[in-house]
Parts: sequence; structure tokens; C-alpha cells
Amino acid sequence: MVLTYGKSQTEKAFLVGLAHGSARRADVAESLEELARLAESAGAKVVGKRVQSRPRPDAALFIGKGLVEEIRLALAECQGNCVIFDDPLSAAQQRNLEEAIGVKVIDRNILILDIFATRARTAAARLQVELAQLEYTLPRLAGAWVHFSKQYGGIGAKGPGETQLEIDRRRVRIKIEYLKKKLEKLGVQRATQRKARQRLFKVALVGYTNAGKSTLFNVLTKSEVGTANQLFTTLDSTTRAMSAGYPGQVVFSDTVGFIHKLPHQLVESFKSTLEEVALADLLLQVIDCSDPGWEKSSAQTRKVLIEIGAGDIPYLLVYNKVDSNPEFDPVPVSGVPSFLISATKKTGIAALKAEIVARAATAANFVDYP
Ligand SMILES: Nc1nc2c(ncn2[C@@H]2O[C@H](COP(=O)(O)OP(=O)(O)OP(=O)(O)O)[C@@H](O)[C@H]2O)c(=O)[nH]1
Ligand SMILES: [Mg+2]
Repeated sequence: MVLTYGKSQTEKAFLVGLAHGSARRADVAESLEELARLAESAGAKVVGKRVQSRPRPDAALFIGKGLVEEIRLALAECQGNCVIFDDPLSAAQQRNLEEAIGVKVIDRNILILDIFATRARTAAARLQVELAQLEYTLPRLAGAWVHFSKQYGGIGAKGPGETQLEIDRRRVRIKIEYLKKKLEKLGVQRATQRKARQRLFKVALVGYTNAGKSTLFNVLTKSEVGTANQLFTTLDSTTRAMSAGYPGQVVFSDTVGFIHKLPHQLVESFKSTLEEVALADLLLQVIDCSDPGWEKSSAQTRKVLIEIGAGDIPYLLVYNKVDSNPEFDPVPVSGVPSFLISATKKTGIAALKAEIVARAATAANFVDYP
């Protein structure tokens, strides 16, 4: 298996983005900045970055031969030991690049899956991440073994490599089925817990990773879930009642953050966690207004929300970290109230709370709450 990234604290990584097709170079460069933050969140040090423009990816190496050699030399100079591509690589490309550069080569999806794997704490999160990893790996097993079968089995011959590939694929499929069954069981438990909350007004905090969702969750519910200045601190959803004034009537869920190019295997396997969001009565879309790319991140959040069936749920725009950007003045979105807050400085919270309580009070399923 290739999923070994992120276990060591001493990775020195070179990042590569490819602007091809209709992709704009500036957008690729921006995405590479985010990849750098992901790499740093995984404990790696970024030692170099390059964006290459090409009409289309190279079938064998993804990027041009010249750049491959340039990266090899750059890494040799600083004892770098890893290259991370911003786009998914085929198994063959990954292998060819590893041979040509002589270090580990991974892509953004493997990096994200690995961060999730190291951060997953609860049984459900662990199962979900493992499932996503296996589903990402399964189609890639083929490429890894073509090499082996060519070397030992010969063209056309049903060599030992192929047999091994079949065994491996079967093993992975059996494991995938097993994980899915276990997750289903957990899903049933979750559904029972949800049923108990049916009469409550459910508010879910959503938004880009590192926007401050958990910090705001803690302020609103007087809780102490983990927060940190890194990507994907939260993987499991936590649900708590609002603290003062309205005991037991309004519940909040803190959830996993979103990001550009979230591997679809992750969205798929985190669906049960994300159902928390899809079943909410109100969403607080938390936006980091100190992030220059906030507009794009916000659009990405809306995209994922639609993908998980939460696109029609009423929402509030909560611009957080206003202490870091006091001049911030967003263009209003029609029909969507917005709030400028600082979760760490606890400013703007009262107005936000008042709006949530007002919404809860008028919600139909809330009127006859005992
Ligand atoms: N300056 C400032 N920093 C904040 C504010 N709110 C949160 N932060 C910081 O932003 C970082 C991320 O906060 P979290 O609450 O962990 O963010 P999150 O959205 O839950 O992130 P993930 O769980 O990783 O998706 C932490 O270092 C917080 O201290 C704020 O109002 N102002
Ligand atoms: Mg969090």
C-alpha cells in the first residue's frame, strides 16, 4: 500500500501543480498554496513549489521530463524526500515519477486521506477513513501490479503478478464490504440518537476547514472541543445543547470542514457524519474573513452542501475572525442574514444567538415542544 505519508515529522516536500485545459495558472498557484497548508498540517516542510502549464498532462509522467529532472536536482540539493502533486496521479504516473526522481510521490487526495487517518479518533471516523483509503487504492492496485506481471509473467502470460493482483483485489473488496457493514450498524445507532433529537431545533456549523467552526461551537455551547490552527482538526461531529437560556431546545453540531477538491471517496464515506448537516433546521456557514480566498472557499462550501443534500436548508452567513480583518465589509447576499463575529474575542455573538433563538422559536417543529 502506498498510504504511508504523514507519519514522520521530517518530510521535506516539493509541491507541483499543472495548469492544463482551461485551468488558469493563477488558480492553480492558489490551489498550490492550499496544498502547502495541507502539507504543513500533516507535519511536512515545503521546500519548493512549481506550477507548469501544458495543454494536457503527460501520460507517463503527468508533467514534462525537464521539470521532473529539475525537481530531482532541487530535492537532491536540500535532501528533500517527497513530491506532492495537486491533482490525482494514475498508479503508473506515480510509479514512473518515483523511479525518475528517486523519492516518494503522492497526490493531494492521498495527503488528505492521510491527514484524516492520523486525526481520526472515534470508531466511526476511523472506519470512514479506512473505507475511503481502500476505495481510493483499489483501482490503483492494477497499475502497481502491471509492472510486476510484465517483469515476471511475460506479456500475455497469466503470471504470478496477475494472480497476486486478483488476490489483493479480492482482499480489498472483502475488507470494503466488512467496513461498510460496520458503518451501517453505527448508522443505525446514530439514527436512534437523531430520533431522540427530532423535536429539537438543530443547528449545524459548516464551512471551510480552519474557519473557526469548533471555536464558535465552544462559545455557543460552552464546550471544549479541540481547536487548532491547522486543517482538519475536527473529523467527528459533536452535538451539544445551547448553553444559557434555552436548555435542551436548540442543539448544535460541529462537523468536519470542507476543502477544494475533497476526495469524493471521503465525501462518500463521511456521508453518515454529514447527514447531521443534511438533517439540520438551520446552518451556520462559518467563513474566515481573514483569508484572502474566503469567497472561493465559501463557494466551495455551498457546492459540497448541495452535494450532500443540504443546499435548501436555511442558513446564516457568519463571518468569523473579524478581529484579524476589522475593515471587512462583505457584499450582502439577498435573503441571507450575515453576522460579523470573532469567536476568540467573543464579539458579535449576542446578535447571532438572538437570531438563532428567534428562528428556533418560529420553527414549526418547535412550536409544540413540551
Ligand atoms: N483571530 C481569530 N482566530 C480565530 C477565531 N476563531 C477561531 N480562530 C482560530 O482559527 C483556528 C481554527 O479554529 P477551529 O475552531 O479549530 O477551526 P475549525 O473550523 O473547527 O477547523 P477544522 O476542524 O480544522 O475544520 C484556531 O487557531 C483558532 O484559534 C477568531 O475569531 N479570530
Ligand atoms: Mg473544528
